[in-house]
Amino acid sequence: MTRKYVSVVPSIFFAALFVHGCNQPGSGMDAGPASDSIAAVGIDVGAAGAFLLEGEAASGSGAAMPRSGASGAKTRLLHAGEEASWSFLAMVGGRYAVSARYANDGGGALENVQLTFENTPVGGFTAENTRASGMSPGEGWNVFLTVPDIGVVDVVEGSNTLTIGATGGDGYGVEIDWVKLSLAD
Ligand SMILES: [Ca+2]
Ligand SMILES: [Ca+2]
Repeated sequence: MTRKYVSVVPSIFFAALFVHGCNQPGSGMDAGPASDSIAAVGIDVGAAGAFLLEGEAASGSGAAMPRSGASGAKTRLLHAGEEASWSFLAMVGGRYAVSARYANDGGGALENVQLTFENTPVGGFTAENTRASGMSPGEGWNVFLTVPDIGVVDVVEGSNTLTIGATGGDGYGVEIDWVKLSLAD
């Protein structure tokens, strides 16, 4: 994955990030280089200035789906009416811009995706069809679009919770690869 972030803050700033729900067996926390093992539970500490919240690491509704083109090779499938959330700890507060990466196979009605931070709406987007012309049904689940600048959140020192949900659409849902919080300028 290409690093798009400039290291403008000390790495210690992000050293204590932690996602709840990483206690499942075999999560890899005890194997390999520290950065790899932490990334396996949903935090990319290599991208200074960002929290990478993998869809598959969220808690709540929806299933983890294997997708070779996804970050972490998995997504989280959310059907209309389903919500999933991430709770994470930050050592220091700050303002972060929110972006997301998703797939949505099929050209029917399009899902709307909404994000809330500590029960306050952040913003959302319409999940466009990612099945390109000529693809077979289903192939669009492995084609991803990134939505920048969904909104901003003020991360606080201590515990923070971000929630994502889907409404509407074609009945087949939308798959969330990740949501990223990038330190705002
Ligand atoms: Ca859909
Ligand atoms: Ca992912």
